[in-house]
Amino acid sequence: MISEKMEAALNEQLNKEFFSSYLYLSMAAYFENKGLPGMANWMKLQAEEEHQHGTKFYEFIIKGGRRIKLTSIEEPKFEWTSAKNAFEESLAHEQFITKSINELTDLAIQEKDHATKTFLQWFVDEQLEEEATVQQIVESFKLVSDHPAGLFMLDRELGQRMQGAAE
Ligand code: OFO
Repeated sequence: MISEKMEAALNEQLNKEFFSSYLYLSMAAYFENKGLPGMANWMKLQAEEEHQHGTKFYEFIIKGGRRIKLTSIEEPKFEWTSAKNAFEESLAHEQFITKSINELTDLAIQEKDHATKTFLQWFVDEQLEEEATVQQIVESFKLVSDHPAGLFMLDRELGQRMQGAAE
């Protein structure tokens, strides 16, 4: 059985995943308003993926014989200075989540909780992917600079993202 301490930490991570979903949905709405439907599509799918991450924690906590404690989800930001700025903040957010997953893994190791450690391994790998994907998008923004044609192309490219694909 998962310890009480681990239960609290997993519930906290569940909240962070749902906050991530909320944050990316807010970014999607920002892009819709800026006339960038491809980026909006990319962020909407990202928001759905984060919702699935939260649900994975939900299932695991239940399976571990513990209770779900849903807490308030912080209000996400509403405005960014540019599309590039939104993706830079997405990268910073993913780095924060990676740190959080690593700390959870440290706790599982400390508690000799092998089941939780194995469960978290999927998230360790996922964070590596997510950071790399967003980093690559941020690099593309640097190449495009502020050229409208480049931004248009990048928007079209990000609009190609399909459900379940990270790019
Ligand atoms: Fe859940 O991976 Fe992003 O935050």
